[in-house]
Amino acid sequence: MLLLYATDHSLYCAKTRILLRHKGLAFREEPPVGGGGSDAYKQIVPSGNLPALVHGDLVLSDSEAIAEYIEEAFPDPPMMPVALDQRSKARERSRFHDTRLEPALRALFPIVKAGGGSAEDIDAATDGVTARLAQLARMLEDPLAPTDMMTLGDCGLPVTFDWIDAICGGLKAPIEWPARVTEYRQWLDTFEAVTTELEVRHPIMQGWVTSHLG
Ligand SMILES: N[C@@H](CCC(=O)N[C@@H](CS)C(=O)NCC(=O)O)C(=O)O
Repeated sequence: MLLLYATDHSLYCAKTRILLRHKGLAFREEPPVGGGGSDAYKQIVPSGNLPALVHGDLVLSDSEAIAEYIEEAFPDPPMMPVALDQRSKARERSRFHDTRLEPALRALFPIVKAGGGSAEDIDAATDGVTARLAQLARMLEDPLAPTDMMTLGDCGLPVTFDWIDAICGGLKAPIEWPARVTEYRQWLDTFEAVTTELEVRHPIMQGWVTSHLG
């Protein structure tokens, strides 16, 4: 059986759980041995990254590397389009999530951990998220963007969207969601792998935000 090293709060771990569930794969989940960043965990996973997957002799970290491995090792149901240009667009969406939208969200975490921040700091951070959501809306309008099947490129987004709502709600700094992104989000929520993850993750996110912001 597949083993997933993961933690409750990590959205990259949530991304990988959505992938594994959508593939219908059984997996066992464990927290990192000795805690995140521990030497004991790095003995198993040299990068110390979460998530990490163990499949037989293979120990693999990084959610993108894991996703591509799973797609190749377990091709059914497919989570990449057939057409080359659409496949490239699925990868683009995934990288956009990991390297653009998620870092914009991550900029809000220190503000929450500090129990709040100045109006300027909050505005700057939420403007960053809003700008990325507007870019995502335009990317979704691209006729080559895959929108008729859940792909590897979609798995990271649902939990990131939920984190944005939880944090911006807690900071009382509402985000303007582009209509196209809202529609995309609603479509993602029709997949059981997504709803199962959100049901578990939502109270954890909300609890973390409330523990800092009240
Ligand atoms: N690009 C990585 C990012 C994952 C990531 O940032 N994971 C965090 C937890 S959310 C982590 O492993 N932090 C500990 C570390 O980097 O040593 C991926 O997609 O897996």
